[in-house]
Amino acid sequence: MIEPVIKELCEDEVIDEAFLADVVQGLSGWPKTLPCKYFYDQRGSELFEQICEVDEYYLTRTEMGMIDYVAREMAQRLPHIGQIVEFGCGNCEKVQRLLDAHPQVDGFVAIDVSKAFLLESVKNLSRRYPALKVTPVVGDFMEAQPLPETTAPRMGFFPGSTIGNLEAKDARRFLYRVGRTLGEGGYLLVGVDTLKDRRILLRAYDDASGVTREFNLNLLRRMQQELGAELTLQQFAHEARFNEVKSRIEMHLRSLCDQFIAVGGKYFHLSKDETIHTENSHKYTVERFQNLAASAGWQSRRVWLAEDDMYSMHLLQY
Ligand code: AVJ
Repeated sequence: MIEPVIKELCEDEVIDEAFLADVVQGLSGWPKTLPCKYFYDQRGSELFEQICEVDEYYLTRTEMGMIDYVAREMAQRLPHIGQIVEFGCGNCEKVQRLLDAHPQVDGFVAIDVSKAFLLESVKNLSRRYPALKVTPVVGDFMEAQPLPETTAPRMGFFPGSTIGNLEAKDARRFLYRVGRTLGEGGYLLVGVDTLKDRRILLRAYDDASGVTREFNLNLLRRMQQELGAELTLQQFAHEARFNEVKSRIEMHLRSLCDQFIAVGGKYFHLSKDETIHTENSHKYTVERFQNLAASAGWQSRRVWLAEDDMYSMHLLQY
């Protein structure tokens, strides 16, 4: 009886070296940064689901409100899609809307960094679509992932404005690579948050109920739990900023006092009010996104805009 318990304990103590290396690198630089992909452990993925429910965070709600329409229109124009590949699929809720409109699709490749969360999502999906060949891929969608063979055209799906997390050069690199992966003639449906009144943007990333704050601080909690980092959560504040020049919302963790974080055998000094930059969410006008896509070899086939131009969905072809 004791064996599995010991095994579990040991497994827990194995440090994720990649996470540690990224944290050390991010805290060694100036300004200090941490990669946003580490938000999404089990707790972080759940917190993100909660963010999607708060009033101020209009992105998910708006995209969900338009996706059935988009899916139906795409099914009319592209009845021959055979495989859907989703980059960062989370709970796989959105792709169901596409699958319902495209019953001919027989393969779905689900890529996500959060292993347990991904496997659970994929299990639920398979139960709902028993004939669908579902392939879960645990990994970073920024890295090339081999895809199962198919003869019908593929469609990439990148909803949620996740592309906004990437700086322009990384977004271009990502789009280019997706084009190569999906192949000539392949399609990509991307959800992109639009540039709008900064007060609306700022509120979406600093909600009154404090869920986004928890989500941001979860990164520090993960460092404590998984890397044995020594830090005091109460000495950090959540901050959302709008960077006008780069057309993006930035999330930061502001140090409330002069302090050190100890992690990986090193000490990192933070002055009072110094911040750790944890996330970028770029906001695009339709034209600026089309230009970005074109620079990576994609042609714009169709753009859908939500009411008041609150959100956009772009259909691209490689
Ligand atoms: C899921 C990455 C698109 O940037 O809007 C939500 C994540 N961060 N609130 C975004 C997020 C803060 C979200 N993405």
